[in-house]
Amino acid sequence: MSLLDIHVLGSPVLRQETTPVTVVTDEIRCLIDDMFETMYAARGIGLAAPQIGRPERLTVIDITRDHDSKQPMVFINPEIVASDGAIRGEEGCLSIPEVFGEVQRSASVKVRALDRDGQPFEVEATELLARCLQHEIDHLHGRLFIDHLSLLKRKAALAKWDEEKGKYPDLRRTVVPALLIAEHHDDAEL
Ligand code: K1U
Ligand code: ZN
Repeated sequence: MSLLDIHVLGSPVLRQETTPVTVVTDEIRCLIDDMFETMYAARGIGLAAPQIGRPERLTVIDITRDHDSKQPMVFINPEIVASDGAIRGEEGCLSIPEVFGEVQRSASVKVRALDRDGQPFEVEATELLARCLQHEIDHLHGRLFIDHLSLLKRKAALAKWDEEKGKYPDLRRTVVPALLIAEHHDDAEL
């Protein structure tokens, strides 16, 4: 498995429509494994293919954030087939580091997708999973959470991003696993 670079705001791939996956090949399964590794290393709860510069319509999610009891979920060609209610909540994005905002989303969604074996399934989601699914499916259609903010809040978010973006001159961020940071820190203390 490999860690992949995550594209950040300004990279054109984040604004492109994705292409549906026609056959779930071993190459796609390998990409899925790399996306999980990258998402866990970045301490995210979701990652969509455009975020690592790929055009395929697929996303990986694990909202547990507890590395001892992982619940990895794969959604290939996901579609929201039903939704209900509305709820506001804070979101971040691995492609816009250090920027956060309150976004209104459907309170519950039903999503249809293919799994890593190409088999169709449906999931009904509420709370964080519903929010994460909507955030990731937005990525698959070139939309970002900042697009849902009011003009004033979007301006504030973009001003914050202006302060941050200098850290990413080539519009990518390389994820350093937390374990390596801890080891480096321990070495420095010796
Ligand atoms: O797609 C992404 O950029 C991943 C993103 C998913 C997401 C976070 C929050 C709400 C909806 C979708 C992240 O994982 S951001 C980092 C994160 O772990 C996090 C931030 C806020 C709340 C919960 C998790
Ligand atoms: Zn995101």
